[in-house]
Amino acid sequence: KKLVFSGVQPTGNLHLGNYLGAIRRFVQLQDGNDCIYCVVDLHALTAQLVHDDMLSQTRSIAAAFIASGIDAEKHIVFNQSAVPQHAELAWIFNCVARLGWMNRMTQFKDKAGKDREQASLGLYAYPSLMAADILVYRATHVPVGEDQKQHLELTRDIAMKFNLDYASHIRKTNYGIDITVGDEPVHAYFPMVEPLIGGPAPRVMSLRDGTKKMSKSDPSDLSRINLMDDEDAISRKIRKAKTDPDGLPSEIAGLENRPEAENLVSIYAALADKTREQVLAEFGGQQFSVFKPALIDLAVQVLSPITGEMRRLMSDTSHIDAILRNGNERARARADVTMRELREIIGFLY
Ligand code: AQP
Repeated sequence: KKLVFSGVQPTGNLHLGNYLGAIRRFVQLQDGNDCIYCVVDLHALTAQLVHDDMLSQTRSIAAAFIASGIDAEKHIVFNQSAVPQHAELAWIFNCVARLGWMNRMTQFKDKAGKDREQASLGLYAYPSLMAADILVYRATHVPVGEDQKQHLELTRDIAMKFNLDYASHIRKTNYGIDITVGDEPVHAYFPMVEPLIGGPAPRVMSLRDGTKKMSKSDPSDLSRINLMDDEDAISRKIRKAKTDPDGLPSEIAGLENRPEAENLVSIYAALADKTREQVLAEFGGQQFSVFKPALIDLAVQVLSPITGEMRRLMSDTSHIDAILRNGNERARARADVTMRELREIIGFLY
């Protein structure tokens, strides 16, 4: 049984990239595992301090989780700021992480832009809070899109350094676990998390530019399919999606250097639960004038029940609020166990 953790920021409309890279995989992982899914509202402050719609965005992400099929009774759905242990552990991890590690984070470089002096300290420390989100539950598996891979490597570095630096303290308690790192057995407190990055679309690209990731912050709404888009919007955006003049190849090699074509094929494969090879076996040799309508039908078929359910859930927020309240209590109880153990390991008087 895996202990699965992941989170989504309440910053703008969820899009197909968030769905295929993350939420859909959250749903698939529920069977047989213990899953904790979080609306990471503290992270939302890192790039922009004031959000007029933080409350509604938080509810909307939770609604997207539920509408996509996450069972909030069997698993935990909650929002990060309601569990203060995340921020508490993040402080400890700020003291574990090294500046040299943080300086390598490409997401910080991308999001800080040219005027780095004006970026918040929170944006810089983002990966340390993310490590805390995961490790405050001692989670072992984290489903994310490919853009988060580097942050998960940092999470492993932080866990490893803590385990080694506090090894003698951990041994004096009963809280340690035996793990293997490479082939080496290590008596540790934190597990080494495994990123779960996969499927045919781990990185969904913009519909306007196949070399850029589909993103909430892209100024062009035509660049992404939002989870709340209706049939007309989905159809318009896919019809207008950038393509090249050639038809679809029959083999994967034929997608090389054709980022837009590759992106649409990957999206189709992910939505249809097929491999890209299977999609090309079906559509190879066809023009986009044939492929795009098929993609529109498929996207509408998969997304419209989720959109409908999200709208229904958002029309009366009491249900979502009750789910979050319940999730927050359960998450707090679990995070509290970790923090009590850690205080003992570190030697904090409590
Ligand atoms: N384009 C994408 N393809 C696949 N997975 C993606 N994810 C995001 N974009 C893609 C995955 O969605 C999860 C939640 O992301 P997030 O809300 O925490 O933050 P983000 O990665 O910053 O999302 P955006 O849309 O890209 O926002 P901005 O525009 O602010 O940068 C994560 O698992 C992420 O990997």
